[in-house]
Order: sequence, then C-alpha cells, then structure tokens
Amino acid sequence: MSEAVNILVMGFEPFEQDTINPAWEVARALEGWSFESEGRTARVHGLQLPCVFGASIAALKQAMAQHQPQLVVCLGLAGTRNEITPERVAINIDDARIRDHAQAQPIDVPVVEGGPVAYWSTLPIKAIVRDLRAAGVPASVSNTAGTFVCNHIFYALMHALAAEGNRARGGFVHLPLLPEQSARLPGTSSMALSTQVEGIQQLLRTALTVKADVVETGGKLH
Ligand code: PCA
Repeated sequence: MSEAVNILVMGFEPFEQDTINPAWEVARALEGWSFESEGRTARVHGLQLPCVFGASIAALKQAMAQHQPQLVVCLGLAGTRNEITPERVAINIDDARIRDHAQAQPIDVPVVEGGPVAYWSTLPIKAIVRDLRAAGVPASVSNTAGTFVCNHIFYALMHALAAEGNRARGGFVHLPLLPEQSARLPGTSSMALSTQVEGIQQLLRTALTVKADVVETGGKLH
C-alpha cells in the first residue's frame, strides 16, 4: 500500500444573484478524484465554501482538521478574467464592494487582527502557469485576489498553514465564467467547465511534484 496524500479543494458557492459558480462546480467535479504522484496515491476532497466573511474561514478550518491535507487549494470566480489565474499574494484586509450572504460588508478591517500585511501563496504559481499552458489551458499569474471573500479565505488559509510551520502547501486560484454565465452577460469571455476541471487537475499534479518554483512560464506574460 502506497502512502496516501489528502488534497483539499474548496470552491465558493454561487454569489451576486447567480445560480452557479465555476469554483464550486470544479470542486464538486473533483470530489473523490485520485491520482498517482511520485509513488503515492493523492485523493481529492472537494467541498463548498459559503460566500460569508468569517463563516468561510470556519468551514475551511473544519475541513482542514478533518482531512489533514498536505495540499489545500481554494477556488473562486473572477468574472472579468478569461484564464485560470493562480494568485500570488493574500493581503490582510477586508474591503467589500458588495454584501456577503450574511449581509455583512466589512470596510477596511483586517482579516486577522495583528497579522502580517500579506502572505505569499506557497503553490509553485509559475510552474503551474507553465504546465497549464503546455496542456493547452490558458493561464496567468494574478497579483491580486481583490479584497472580498476570496482574498479573505486566501489570507486565512495562508495564516493557518504558516501557524503549522507550512508543513502543507496552499493557495488560491481565480477561475473565469462558465459559458452559460457568459451567455447571460454579452461581451464577457468564459471557459468550458471541462477545461477548467482539466486545468485544476494539472495544477494539483504540478503542486505536488514541483518543489521549487520556476522563472519561465513559456509565454510573454506571467
Ligand atoms: N468570488 C468572490 C467571492 C466568491 C467568489 O467565487 C471573490 O472573488 O471574492
């Protein structure tokens, strides 16, 4: 029996009046998926995150305590993006443009009182971009996860992983709209769910195997 590796993939529920979120659709599609990585079996636990300040962190911590993952990837929608975008940095601020699902709209408050200004992702973000592009999936590094619930969970994740000495790796990835969402918003771009799922599968493989990040992504832009 090979050693098992637990991976947690958490995707946000639909928000802003929409009925679907690619983040949850991808996490749901990957629930139970397993693959071989360096002689070990990696298994994905795909779970939903509420679009709520505070409660999303509680859900993340509960899932981490239950599954003891070696890799945690949180997913959210960025409706203006047309690529899969691993985020570089989480910042210690909540500054909400809209209300969350509990009607909260924090303005200029820290995610963690007294916490560091920011945390870097501990995913090999450039190797991920390189490998997604090589697999035919559009991808770029993003330098901002915004200041809404996605950055909030990203910061809380990195804070929790740092508190455990970064034994596990983690980060946040924003996804583009699905075609059915884009069709309701003429002029926007989208990516098929199957391509998004394939992209996150590749991302997980790269995150487990690439120890030190690369510099070259195989494109003109990061
Ligand atoms: N995207 C939002 C919150 C939930 C989601 O999927 C964000 O970018 O903050």
